[in-house]
Amino acid sequence: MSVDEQRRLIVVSNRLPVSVKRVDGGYQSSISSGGLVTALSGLKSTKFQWFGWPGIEVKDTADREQVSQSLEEHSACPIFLNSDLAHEHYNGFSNRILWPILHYQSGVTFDDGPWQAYRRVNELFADQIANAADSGNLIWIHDYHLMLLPGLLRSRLEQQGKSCAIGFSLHTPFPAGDFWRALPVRKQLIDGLLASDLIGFHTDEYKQNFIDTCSNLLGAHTEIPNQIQYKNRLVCIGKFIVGIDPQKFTDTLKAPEVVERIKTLEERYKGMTVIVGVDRLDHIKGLTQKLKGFDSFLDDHPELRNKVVLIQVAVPSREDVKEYQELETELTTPDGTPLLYMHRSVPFNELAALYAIADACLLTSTRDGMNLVSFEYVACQEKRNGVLILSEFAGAASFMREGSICFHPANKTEMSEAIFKALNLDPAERKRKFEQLREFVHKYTSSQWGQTFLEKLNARVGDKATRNC
Ligand code: ADQ
Repeated sequence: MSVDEQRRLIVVSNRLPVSVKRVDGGYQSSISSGGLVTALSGLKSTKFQWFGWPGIEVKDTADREQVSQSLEEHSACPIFLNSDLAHEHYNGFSNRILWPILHYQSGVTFDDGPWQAYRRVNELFADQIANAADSGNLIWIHDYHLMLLPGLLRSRLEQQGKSCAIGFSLHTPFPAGDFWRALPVRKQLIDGLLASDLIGFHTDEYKQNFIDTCSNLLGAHTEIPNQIQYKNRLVCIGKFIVGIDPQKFTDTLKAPEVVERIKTLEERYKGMTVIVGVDRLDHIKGLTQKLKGFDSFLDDHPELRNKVVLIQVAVPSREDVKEYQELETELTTPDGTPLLYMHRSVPFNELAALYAIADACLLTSTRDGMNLVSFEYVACQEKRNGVLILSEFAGAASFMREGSICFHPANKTEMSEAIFKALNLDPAERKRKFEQLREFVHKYTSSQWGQTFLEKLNARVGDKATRNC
C-alpha cells in the first residue's frame, strides 16, 4: 500500500531543517543542510509535517506565532525550548555523552544534569506531538536525540485514546553490547525505543547489535529474525539503506554556471591529481587521521608531491562543544603539504563541482552511521569514473566494499597504500568499480529509503502483536 495521500505523516527530529532569523521586526526561515535533510529531501511525493526545535529561543507568545507562521511554508512546526534546556539536551547529553558512545569513543563522563535535560526535552516533544496527532497517523522519529520519545509519546497517545504507528530511524551506528553497557542509562533508552512499531538501522551490524542488547539487557524475546517481543508488544526491526537523490546532482552538473565552474577548477588543477574530502568537523570523520595518512602517502611517494592535491572541505559543526573546538585547533596544516583546507560550508553548486573534478574521494571516518558524501561523490562522477577510498568503519563500506578501496583509518600505512592503489588503478578496473557504485547509488536513493520505511510502518497501523514483520 502506498502511503501517499492516504495517511498523515508526522516527521520528528531534534532540529527543524530550517534556519530562523529575525528580520525587520519579523521572522524569516530558510532550509538548512545536513545528513538527515539530504536523506529526507528524496521524499518528494510524500507530504509531511515536520516537528522539531527551530534553533532559536523565542519567549514572547506573539513572536512564537510569527515564527510558527514563517515555518508553515516549509510544513514545519516548531517545538519551542528555552536556550539553557536546549543546550543541555543537545550539547550536554546528546553530543557529549550519547554521540561518543554510539561511535565507540571511550572516556565519556556521565552527568545527571544533562540526562535530566534530555528527558525533559523528550517529554516536551511528546506533549506537543501527542496533542497534534490524530488516530491513524504515521509518526516517524529521527535519531539519537529522541530515543525516549517513542515511549513517552505512546503513553500520552494511549491516554488520549489515539492509535498511531510510531517509527524510529537511527542515523548513527548502534554499538556492540559491551560498549553500550558503559552508559548508566543504557536500559532507559532502549526501553524508550522499544515502544516503537518499527525501528530502522543503516546496516545489519547495527541492527544485530541492537537486537542482542535488547535481549541481554532487558530480556526481550528476539528468537524470530527482525522481531522483538517486549512488554506484550511486537517491535519490527529492519535495515533500511539511506541514500541521496542522485538526480539532483546530475541536474546541477548541467547548469551553465556549474559547467563554467568545473572548467575553471580543471584549468586551475591542470596536470594534477585531485583528491576531495567533504566532512563535518567531527572526531568521527577522522580528519586528523586523514591529514596524517595523506602526509604519509607523500612521504612514501615524494615524486608525487607536486602532482597530487587534497581539497578538504571541513564544515563547521557543534561549535559550542569543547571537544569540537579542540579538534579545530588540532587540525593545523603542516607547511608545504599540498592541501587546500576549507573550514566552511560551501554552496551546493560548488560542492557538486568539487566532487566532479576530483579523481578520487578520501573518506576516513573512524565510525560513521552511513556517510552520504560517498554517495554524492559517485553521483558526480559519470564522466571521470573516480575512485572512492573509503574507511572500513563507515556504514557505507558494508555496501560499497567491492566498488571502492577500503582501509583502516588509524593505519596510516594502509591509508597511504590505499591512496596509491586508487590513483594507479588500471582503467578497466576503475570502470568496473565505478559501475558497481553507480548501480548501488541509483538503486538505493533517499526516496527508495523513505518509501520502504513508510510502507512497513503503514502496515503496522493498528497492529499490536499479531502479524509478522
Ligand atoms: P552526517 O554526519 O552529517 O550525517 P553525512 O552522511 O556525510 O554525515 O552527510 C552530510 C551531508 O551534509 C551530505 O549530504 C553533505 O553534502 C552535506 N554537506 C556536507 N558538507 C557540506 C557543505 N559544506 N555544504 C553543504 N552541504 C554539506 C549523519 C550520520 C551519517 C549518516 C547521515 C544520514 O553521521 O553517518 O549517513 O546522518 O543518515
